[in-house]
Amino acid sequence: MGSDAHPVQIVDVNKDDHSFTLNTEALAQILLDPAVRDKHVVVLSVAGAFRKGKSFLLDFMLRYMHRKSDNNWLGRDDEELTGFSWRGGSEPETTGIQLWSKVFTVQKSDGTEVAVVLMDTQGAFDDQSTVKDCATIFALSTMTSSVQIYNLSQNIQEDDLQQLQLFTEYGRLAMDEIFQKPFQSLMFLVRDWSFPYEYNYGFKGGSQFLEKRLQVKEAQHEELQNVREHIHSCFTKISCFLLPHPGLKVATHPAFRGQLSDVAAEFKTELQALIPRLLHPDNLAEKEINGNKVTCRGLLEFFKAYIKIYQGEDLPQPKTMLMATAEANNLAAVAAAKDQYQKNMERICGGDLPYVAPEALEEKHNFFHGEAIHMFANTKKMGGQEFCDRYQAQLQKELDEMWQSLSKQNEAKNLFSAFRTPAVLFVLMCLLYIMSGVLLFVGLTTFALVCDCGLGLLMVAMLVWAFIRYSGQYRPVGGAIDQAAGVVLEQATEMLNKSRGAPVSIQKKSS
Ligand SMILES: Nc1nc2c(ncn2[C@@H]2O[C@H](COP(=O)(O)OP(=O)(O)OP(=O)(O)O)[C@@H](O)[C@H]2O)c(=O)[nH]1
Ligand SMILES: [Mg+2]
Repeated sequence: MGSDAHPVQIVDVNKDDHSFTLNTEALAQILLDPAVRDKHVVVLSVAGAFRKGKSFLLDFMLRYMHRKSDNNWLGRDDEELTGFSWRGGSEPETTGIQLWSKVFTVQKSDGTEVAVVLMDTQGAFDDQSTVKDCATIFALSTMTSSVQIYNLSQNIQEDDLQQLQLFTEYGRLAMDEIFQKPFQSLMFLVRDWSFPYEYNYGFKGGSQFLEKRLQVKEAQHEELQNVREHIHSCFTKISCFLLPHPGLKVATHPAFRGQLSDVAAEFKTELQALIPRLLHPDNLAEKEINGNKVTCRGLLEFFKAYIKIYQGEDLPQPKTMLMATAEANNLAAVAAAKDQYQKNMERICGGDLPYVAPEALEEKHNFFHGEAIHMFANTKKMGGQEFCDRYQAQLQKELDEMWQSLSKQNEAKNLFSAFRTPAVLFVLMCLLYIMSGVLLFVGLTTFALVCDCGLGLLMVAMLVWAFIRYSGQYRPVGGAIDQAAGVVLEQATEMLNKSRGAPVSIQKKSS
């Protein structure tokens, strides 16, 4: 095709670690060509499931771009179809994202010249790509193209719309500013359309068919409405083309090389309707980002920025429908079990209920903890045992944290613990007062004075403590006083126990 023009791999997908790399040099070589770099760019991309004739179609677009002036642009009957690499068979062919090395310049009717870039993409849903790979390819091509052709086979199915919703949402997520319509033009291209008696081939039948498919109706289930509203909200222009089957030779013959003699006449007729209209200068919409037209040079920068986002860790991972559903099921079951535990415990030790003996509370906790785990285990969930076990472990952890906080809350309700600090300070003050009296009585005035000073300090501490408790300010100082009182109490209990000969019991420090 053309002289030495060829497809250029600009985005590579690593099959092992499923990472993406941008071939910046190759992309720069295409987009920074002095003949086009400052022209507004039109990017036409074809995306969709693997093995559905995307590259094959692009090669006819290439033919048209090269031979527009020729009435017989479709080619000779025996001519091989070349360009983006395409082939028969069941194994995927195109990988990553490819651009045609030659950027075409086209003059619009108002005299402006635009640069036209053709983009081929890796087919989605092959056996080597994860959902994230497919979503990334689709999102990247949608974000960088001004016309995205969504290549479908035979019909527009609900799952096609759902995939489109997932992929475009993944694209929208990566864009900085979300404008009302983040993407430009979307064209549903339905291949092998077999019902021309219902909707005619071509754009007209396509738009009637699409209108019916994308209709949002009151009576529709919310799920169906959401998908449709999402798609409408993503693209400024949506169209559809119904293309007939190209004939059995094209679809099944291993030696078929694209000769038009083997292509069904209907298919050729419709290609002649589709391609010149799609590539008509006045239909070529320039790529716009944030409302501004982008030049080839600008597109290079957007490619670099977008790929960086997909290489980073910030975006959530798109998952298979089963994984996403299983995750939602399990999270809901964890939440329900936690809720039940919380409600049960609140009936025992809720905020406005009085202090409960720790042993009795722990017994209740053990019982309700068991109940919550039981409830989680008995809820029907998707994902398999191993998957659910991970969520059960998460539930255990979260219940333990709730228990810690509930038992602390209960502890705080203990009247003694609330008045522990002033009680300790008061007892110490009494002791110092008596000691000071005794010391004064026996004539040890200096020591009595030291006791008085200590007494004064304790009084200040008590006042400060009371002020902090009342005002809620300077809490670290209050904490320090509480801690000191705790230490004194601990030492005293220890000494008391020692003198009684009982085993040492460590008093819990209040935090
Ligand atoms: N049924 C049918 N087959 C087609 C059509 N167009 C092309 N083909 C055949 O489909 C096969 C795959 O064509 P490709 O262009 O390589 O398909 P692709 O979608 O680019 O495939 P990947 O790059 O693997 O995603 C070839 O054998 C084509 O002859 C079509 O409209 N209908
Ligand atoms: Mg291909």
